[in-house]
Amino acid sequence: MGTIQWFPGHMAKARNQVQEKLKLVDLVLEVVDARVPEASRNPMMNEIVGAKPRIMVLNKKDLADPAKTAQWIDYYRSLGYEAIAIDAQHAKRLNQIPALAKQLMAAKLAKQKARGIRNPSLRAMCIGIPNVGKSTVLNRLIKKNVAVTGNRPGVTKNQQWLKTDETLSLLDTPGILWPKFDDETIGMKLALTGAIADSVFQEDTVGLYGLQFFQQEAPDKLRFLYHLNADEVTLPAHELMVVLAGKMGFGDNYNRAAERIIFDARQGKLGPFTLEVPDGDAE
Ligand SMILES: Nc1nc2c(ncn2[C@@H]2O[C@H](COP(=O)(O)OP(=O)(O)O)[C@@H](O)[C@H]2O)c(=O)[nH]1
Ligand SMILES: [Mg+2]
Repeated sequence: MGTIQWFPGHMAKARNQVQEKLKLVDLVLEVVDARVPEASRNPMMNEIVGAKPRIMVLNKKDLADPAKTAQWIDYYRSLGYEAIAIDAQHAKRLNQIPALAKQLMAAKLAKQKARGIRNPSLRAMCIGIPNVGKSTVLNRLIKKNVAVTGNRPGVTKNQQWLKTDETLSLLDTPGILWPKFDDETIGMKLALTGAIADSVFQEDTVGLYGLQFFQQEAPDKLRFLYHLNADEVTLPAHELMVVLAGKMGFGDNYNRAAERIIFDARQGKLGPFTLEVPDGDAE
């Protein structure tokens, strides 16, 4: 998890690799974490993908707030992308992706048919930052592990294509890009959801960030899970953290309480949650 160190040289290399692969595909599946749809996007994604048709795949739907997921879907559609929320882990709604791809690429498919191609085809690749679930999506989408060989000269050499159905093939390896870890709030969101290595942030800071979020958004969940009364749950977050450390049996070990909150949030023990809503100027 999150072990890739992104130095400028690695970013340039990752970008080049993705851009090479992009030449081979008709459309892109941009995989993001539905709990942090913007924070889990690569900062240069739009520039890198360009005008290539795109399906925003909001993965880990099972962990996210359904109402906010619906807002994000509307938001991405308003920007001209297709968008779908899925739970790749439990193979929920994945079969809608090939259908959506065909819908999005209807004009291209029609053109192929008009040229007399009996079985028109589409090629796509998954792109996203680490840990959003790219590999899980890929593996769950594939019906046949058969390479649809790269018979175009040059570029397609060594690329494997995997069939999701008769029409849609996927590049065998996803494109991996870096997260926006230079922004502190974004870093916090990614740390709380487990998208970046715990070592990047102090767990007490991340835990406090999470605690504040749940105090605002889901105080009842906090009360229930940690047996808090109405007065305790409205304490300033750092004071509540001290109370929690005591209740959890960690004495005055604030860090262990913070760690536990992070763990519980990631496990979904505080309910499904989404840390951000579309604000209209995200792009
Ligand atoms: N709860 C949940 N977990 C998921 C889902 N998709 C992937 N995961 C988990 O997220 C982690 C990262 O997934 P992986 O496919 O390796 O991400 P990648 O780095 O983008 O290829 C793994 O532990 C997966 O089991 C999902 O839809 N729901
Ligand atoms: Mg992977």
